[in-house]
Amino acid sequence: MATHCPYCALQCGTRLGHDSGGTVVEPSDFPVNDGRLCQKGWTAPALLDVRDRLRHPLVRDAVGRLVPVDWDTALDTVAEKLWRIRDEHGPDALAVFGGGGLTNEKAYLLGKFARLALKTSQIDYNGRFCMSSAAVAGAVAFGLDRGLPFPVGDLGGAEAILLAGANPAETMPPLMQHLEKADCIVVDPRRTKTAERAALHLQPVPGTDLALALGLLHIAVSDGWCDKEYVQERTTGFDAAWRRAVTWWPERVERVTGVPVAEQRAAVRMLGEARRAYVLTGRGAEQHSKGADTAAAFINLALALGLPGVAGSGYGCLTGQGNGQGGREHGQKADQLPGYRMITDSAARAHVAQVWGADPDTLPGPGRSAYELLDALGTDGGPRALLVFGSNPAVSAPNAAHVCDRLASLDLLVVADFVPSDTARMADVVLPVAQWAEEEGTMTNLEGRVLRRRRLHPPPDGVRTDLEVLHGLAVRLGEPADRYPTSPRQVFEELRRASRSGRADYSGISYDRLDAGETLHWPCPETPGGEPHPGTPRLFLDRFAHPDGRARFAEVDHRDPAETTDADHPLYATTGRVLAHYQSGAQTRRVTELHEAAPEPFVEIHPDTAERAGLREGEPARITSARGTAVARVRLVGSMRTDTVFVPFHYPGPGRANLITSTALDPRSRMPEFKVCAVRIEPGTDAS
Ligand SMILES: Nc1nc2c(c(=O)[nH]1)N[C@H]1C(S)=C(S)[C@@H](COP(=O)(O)OP(=O)(O)OC[C@H]3O[C@@H](n4cnc5c(=O)[nH]c(N)nc54)[C@H](O)[C@@H]3O)O[C@H]1N2
Ligand SMILES: Nc1nc2c(c(=O)[nH]1)N[C@H]1C(S)=C(S)[C@@H](COP(=O)(O)OP(=O)(O)OC[C@H]3O[C@@H](n4cnc5c(=O)[nH]c(N)nc54)[C@H](O)[C@@H]3O)O[C@H]1N2
Ligand code: SF4
Ligand SMILES: [Mo]
Repeated sequence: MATHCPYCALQCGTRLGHDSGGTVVEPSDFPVNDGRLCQKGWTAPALLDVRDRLRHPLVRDAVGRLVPVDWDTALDTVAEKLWRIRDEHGPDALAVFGGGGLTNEKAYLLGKFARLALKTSQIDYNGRFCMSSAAVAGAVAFGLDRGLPFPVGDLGGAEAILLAGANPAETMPPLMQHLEKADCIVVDPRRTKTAERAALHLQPVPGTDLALALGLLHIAVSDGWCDKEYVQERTTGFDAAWRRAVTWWPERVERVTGVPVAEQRAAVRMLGEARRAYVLTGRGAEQHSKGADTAAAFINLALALGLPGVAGSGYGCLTGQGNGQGGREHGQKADQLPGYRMITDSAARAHVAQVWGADPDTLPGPGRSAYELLDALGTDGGPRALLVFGSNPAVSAPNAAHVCDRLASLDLLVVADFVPSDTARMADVVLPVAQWAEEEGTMTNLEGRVLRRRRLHPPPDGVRTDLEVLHGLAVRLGEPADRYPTSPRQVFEELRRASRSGRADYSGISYDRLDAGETLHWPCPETPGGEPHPGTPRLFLDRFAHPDGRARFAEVDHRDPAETTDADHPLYATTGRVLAHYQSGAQTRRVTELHEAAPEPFVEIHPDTAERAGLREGEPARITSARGTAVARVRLVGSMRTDTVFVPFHYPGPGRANLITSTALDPRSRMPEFKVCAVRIEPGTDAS
């Protein structure tokens, strides 16, 4: 049976089946992965029957234990508490936290459930922690945000590719086959597997990409690589952007970033000389308190080189989660309604209210962003109940110890999951749900391509789907049953209508077309009476999505990270991923082969830095920031910068990287600064 991997945004094509040993997977020839999978994809069937799979709803009893109950009891308990809290504190005392791994149908119904059944403005999701900075920059520059505005396969024709803060050799291994022919320039403070394979590795101080991108633009213009005709015909705002970049001459950039002038020049020359080139950003450049400006600065560079909206060249952001793209289009974001519409736009409200059969005036306005929402839980005026679908913020949110305190202060925490995640274990009610190969749905991958997720077998007894859970809660909250269909196909039909004429227009896409094997990238509007729309694999070839058809240069300037090093905290810590684990690790830490590949938290550190701190290979270290201390085993890495340590964020408990991360937010995207904070490091195992 043809479906897709449950994990990342590449959404590798797979075929699932049964043999005597259980569920088996093999890669399909889907163009993104073309016969390959990474270790997580190969081992994904093990997820379906992990040892501690949730099989019954759980409710916390009088002495604080989570005990199994039947579904009616669980849903009645939740609904009664929601009624009570809303009566006492108003609808905004109820909050929802969604996820970029949810199918389009779930993300859509979750947003509708929050606005209509709970009547709350307080909904946001983990995608805020993921590609929100690039989304803001892309929307401002191009008038539309789709991570890759071209199919992944196009990268295969490039001569040069700049990867700023992305490590696809570990985070999307099958993508690497599309990068083989190009000269890659990797910007990463670490010498990653991706950097090892690159033609050029720029190794900046964490948090200085904005200066670097301004400097690369400076060189592109002063060394004559700027495509003046393109800038003239297809863009506006160059002069204002240049006013900033002109002050970032290469020597100044070297002083701030540590990247030698010769390497800066070499990078621009490689991009400039290439007939087809791409600039791509990942979380390393984006997860900063200036992430949106940084992404905008890389877009400026791409525009000056004349790349976006040109066949065979372009700018893109490598979206992360399985449905990171679709998850940001259908209304689980605090400021958003389906079809990538703004919740503050009265025409958008009228359209969506009409599809929902509701009065537009009753739809709430924008709510708090993900971290602000978590930070407000249980405070005066903040939410008192939280429903979590598809995220594990006890591990993955910044300043995690504080977030856990906030979660613990709630009157009601409800978590829907298929494993007892770290957040689920804190909950008052745990709702066991079906997972990828047990249900139908659609996902939208990093290239804006809408895909069918298919059901191989039914979920175990006692388990319901997320759509059934939302239905069950909504009717208990007094909503009409038919407003919350439990059939994914039916939800998708409604989603199509809600998205019609929006930026992310899915109205021409149907399960039937997808099941017939059609390749459909949004926008794909309905064409009543005419030939079906073929979808839009490549955006912006004729014009950008702004009314004047032109892309916008952004006027951005460099600034320091929210936190710089000092005598107490003399090193920078950055965080990220390893191949074997996915995100908070709730899923992959339960798969034996993946657990064995990367069993415990570690910190990468340069041998000289380690020696100065009295640390030896394999020994435990305490990494302390102004927020707290994480404990991880020392791994000496000779290619690290001596001023930087790296901690993966996949582990729970005292090894949580997010015990140290900063809560500084980007003012536009509200993205937390996951990628840089100031720390000291010393031997020891005490996490307090
Ligand atoms: N194995 C695995 N794969 C995954 C995931 C996973 O958890 N595990 N998650 C998926 C998701 S949701 C996402 S968002 C993607 C993320 O994919 P990536 O963006 O590739 O992942 P990260 O490891 O977070 O960050 C990339 C690199 O940024 C570097 N970096 C750190 N600080 C800076 C900085 O200041 N500047 C620059 N230029 N680089 C910096 C890190 O050293 C790291 O190598 O991966 C997806 N794929
Ligand atoms: N320090 C640091 N922190 C980071 C990052 C970083 O680079 N550094 N990266 C950030 C990024 S990019 C991301 S995307 C976040 C991700 O972090 P999280 O949001 O914690 O992501 P996951 O670990 O994938 O958690 C998903 C949870 O939902 C469950 N789940 C999966 N599918 C479904 C479903 O269909 N329905 C339901 N109900 N549950 C489901 C899984 O079992 C799991 O428990 O972490 C962010 N945190
Ligand atoms: S690269 Fe991503 S989608 Fe492909 S197999 Fe690995 S985790 Fe799955
Ligand atoms: Mo992500």
